[in-house]
Amino acid sequence: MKQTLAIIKPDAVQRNLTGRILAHLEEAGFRIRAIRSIRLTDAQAREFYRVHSERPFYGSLVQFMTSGPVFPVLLERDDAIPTLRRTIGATDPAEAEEGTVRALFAESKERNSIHASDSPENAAQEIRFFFAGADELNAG
Ligand code: FUP
Repeated sequence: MKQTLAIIKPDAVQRNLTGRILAHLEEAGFRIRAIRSIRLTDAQAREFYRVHSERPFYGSLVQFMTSGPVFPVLLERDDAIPTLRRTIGATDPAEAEEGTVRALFAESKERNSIHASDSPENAAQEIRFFFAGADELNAG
């Protein structure tokens, strides 16, 4: 799998960290194949995080993810999915390895600056969710 999806989350966009985070991803060997800006609706955020719908943090997470614009990013490199997961670090920034995006920039477990797909199935689904029909997907 050469492609995966990241989302620069509202806390990072709001603090003007988008460029620094994208630079970090490029330095980790990722090519940015597509990017867009979107303010998620409540329905879109609920759908995106539906696997967590029974978890106690779901409502708060949906509220946070709709609180401002986000940047979904289609990324490409060898071993994209596990490499991006390592590059962003653990969900909780307090547990994230030094030098990872979340250790560097995240504020909390919820306001953790970046999302990354966690499996080939989810990557394919999440890429479709944000970039369905986009020409960038297969452009040389
Ligand atoms: P990750 O894959 O690292 O983003 O983390 P999870 O799939 O475990 O969690 C999904 C989202 O729920 C993350 F963006 C963070 C959020 N979350 C909370 O807000 N509180 C929690 O206690 C756990 C996760």
